Amino acid sequence: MKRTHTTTKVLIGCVLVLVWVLAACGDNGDPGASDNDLPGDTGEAAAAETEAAEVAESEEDGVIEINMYSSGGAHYNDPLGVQIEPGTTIRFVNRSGSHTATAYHPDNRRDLRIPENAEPFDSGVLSGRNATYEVTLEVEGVYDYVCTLHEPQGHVGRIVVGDPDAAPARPADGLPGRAPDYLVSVEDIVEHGTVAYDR
Ligand SMILES: [Cu+2]
Repeated sequence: MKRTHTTTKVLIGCVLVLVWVLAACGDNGDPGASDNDLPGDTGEAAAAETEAAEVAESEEDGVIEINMYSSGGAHYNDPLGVQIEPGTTIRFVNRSGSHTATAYHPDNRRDLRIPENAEPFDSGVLSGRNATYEVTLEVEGVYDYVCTLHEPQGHVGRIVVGDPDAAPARPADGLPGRAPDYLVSVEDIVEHGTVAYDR
């Protein structure tokens, strides 16, 4: 029995160290995301510093981050819409809850809402805090994507790659529930470059 007890203690110790290491390494996003952290997080200031440093780094390497949240009963991306140059990498970051980033494409059991010759993407379910999924978009046009866990609640997003006229947005009225409400207009995205979540 004593041996088992010691093994358990060692195991718990290992898990704690692992959790600490993951917490230290896993933060790589938008400093605004810390607004959504629960108050009283230990080491919050240190984590914020690390996040700020890593945001600068991600801006340097040209990767665009889209954060995914569950908060106050809403499931959403921030930003809701971005315009990028062809060949840019998008990094989806799971900030809270569980989500997917899934291109509207028949391979993903959805109607086609990305350019016809573009590769479909699907992150699968991202559950861990700060879990990431990256995709590089090469083909110009409008890409709509969905979180397959929260489509009727409006968890969708839009990315314009280069010239939107190369593959224009498709009518959204056939999408379920509130999904059409959260596909921001191509005009807004092109005008502002980024459209934040603000509802
Ligand atoms: Cu979701």
